[in-house]
Amino acid sequence: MGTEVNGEYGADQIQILEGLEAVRKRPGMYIGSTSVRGLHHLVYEIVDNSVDEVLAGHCNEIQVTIQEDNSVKVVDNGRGIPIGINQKAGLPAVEVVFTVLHAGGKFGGGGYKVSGGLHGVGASVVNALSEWLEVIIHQDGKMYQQRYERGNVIYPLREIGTTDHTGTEVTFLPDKEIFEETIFDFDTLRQRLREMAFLTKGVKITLTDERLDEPKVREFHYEGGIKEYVSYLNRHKDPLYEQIIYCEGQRDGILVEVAMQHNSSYQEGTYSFVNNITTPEGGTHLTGFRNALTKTFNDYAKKNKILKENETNLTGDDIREGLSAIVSIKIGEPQFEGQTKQKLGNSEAKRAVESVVTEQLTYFLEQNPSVARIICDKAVLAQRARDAARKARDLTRRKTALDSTTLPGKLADCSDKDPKNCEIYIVEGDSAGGSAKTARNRATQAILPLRGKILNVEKSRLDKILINNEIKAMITAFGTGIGEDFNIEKLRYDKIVIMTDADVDGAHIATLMLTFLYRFMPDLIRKGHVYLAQPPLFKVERNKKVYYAYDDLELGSILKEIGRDGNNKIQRYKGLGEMDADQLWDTTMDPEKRILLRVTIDEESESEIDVVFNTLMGDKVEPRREFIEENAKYVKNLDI
Ligand code: TTJ
Repeated sequence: MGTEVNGEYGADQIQILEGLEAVRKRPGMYIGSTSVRGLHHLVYEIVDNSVDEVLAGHCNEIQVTIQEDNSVKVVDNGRGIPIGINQKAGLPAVEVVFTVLHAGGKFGGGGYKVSGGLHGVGASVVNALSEWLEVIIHQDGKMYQQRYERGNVIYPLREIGTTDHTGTEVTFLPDKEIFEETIFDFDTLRQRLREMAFLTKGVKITLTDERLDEPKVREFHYEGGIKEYVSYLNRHKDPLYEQIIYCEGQRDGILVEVAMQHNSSYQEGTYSFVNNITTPEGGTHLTGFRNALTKTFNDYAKKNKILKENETNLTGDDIREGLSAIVSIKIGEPQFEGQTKQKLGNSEAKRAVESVVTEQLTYFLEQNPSVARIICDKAVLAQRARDAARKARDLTRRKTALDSTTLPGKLADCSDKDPKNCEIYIVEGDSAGGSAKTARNRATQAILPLRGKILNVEKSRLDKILINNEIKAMITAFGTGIGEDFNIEKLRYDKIVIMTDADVDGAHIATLMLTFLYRFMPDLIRKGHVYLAQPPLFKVERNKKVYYAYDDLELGSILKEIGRDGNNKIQRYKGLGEMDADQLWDTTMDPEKRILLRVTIDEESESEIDVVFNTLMGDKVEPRREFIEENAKYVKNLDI
């Protein structure tokens, strides 16, 4: 393949085009997938280049526009991609950027490139996967333009006019031959661009959606950078002190930035980034942060007699109870490890973060003794609660070690012993639990009825949580253990199905359960074992035939089909309890007919999920209601 425009584009060019052909053959290797996620990575890939220019100190504004035809335009006010001839390729540098694989940012300049994680594959990959891509460069008073189609040069770089500023403008249309989905989602882009703005202080990023009659515009601009990110994470919580603790420094060429603030909750929310890319599995930078935190607070507590010399040290967990933190580093050559290549491996990153945080946090605590005191007091309380929890846990451990059949009394277990075939329904209320026990397939379906609302784990310490009967019942029924003891191999059921009434109370109970699972057994959700049952809202009877509707819309279409007259008997279910066993089986439990929603966590935006759960579980009533109404967004349809 390849489109030769004129004689100047010879053998070199063909080789280049073959390079991009490899991208089109195996797009997943370069952008992870050709799903909607891969589609959005194209935008991040391009924006990363502008962020590099911000980090180099030559750019402070990036505009991203979703245009009417679903193409995306990214404009920055940087120096503009160089247009001079690149010696090695014999082509203008800009053409190399867009047509040579992995050429992104390799020409001089120095500084930190944010490229490096899952994306960071370069602008040429975006070009290869676009139906068309156009670049316009403003430089030295002139404008230059080039166009490509599916990676092929359509015309050589040409001068198209004059200009009074500098910058780069790239517009591309994702290729429908490559992507399963080519419609951009505003909220997905909004979330990631906001994160980029938090991580790159001072830059102004705007996102515009021109597909609507009235264009939608969002602007992200945080002079405080990750300090404002931490305020944002704590926005629905009660901070324990006003200041955001902030450390910034450079060691061995690694830029380190950390911001943190404690809140009155018991959960830790620390999010780490390498070159602006989230590292959900952490790595050396996170380890360095934790080491520094533990050491600095213990030193301070001992020195100031908050802990006596003979008392046991505070653990990292004690100190991080209720902590919201962002750890962000910029490193020249990040090494990613682990199965998903998401865990930072560079040992120098650990030293860099540890050193910067120890030094600056020690200074901060000395300058702010009242803040130091608040944090130490909270950690000491956490230590005591943890001791109590350990005792409670030791008790449950001993019990299970002695007697492996101590399953909860309320559990109606299934008879099949192969977990792969088994599922457990967690049912709200004893009466619905009774119907479910009658309705179920005894071989493969277990039923665990829970009484009333389960404990809100966001508002309780571990010692309280572990003595709660409903929670104990779930833990023993699942078999996996929790927290550091968690072992998915021991899971006794392939599917954990939460079945609650289809009303606001039911949604609240379901979220309490999801919160518990998310905090103590997140891998159950990550590995796709957690589901929400979907009981119907209406029953329609006509001439002895029965129809079920799961929402108002469906009710409407059923009535339209069978006719709207006096022969219809419509019942609105107020709760699971109103259904008899047969109805419950038919509508909600029969694997052949039921609808289950699988609960998922988007790893790329776990900091958002955290906020969502906290919003719901916290004390502020308004955001909670919003969450329940939007709840459906966090679960995906699963046709079973
Ligand atoms: C590199 O070093 C010399 C001066 O110019 C630097 C540069 O390339 N800056 C730059 C690239 N600013 N913006 C870009 C860029 C912007 C977009 C939207 C897309 C791409 C591929 C690059």
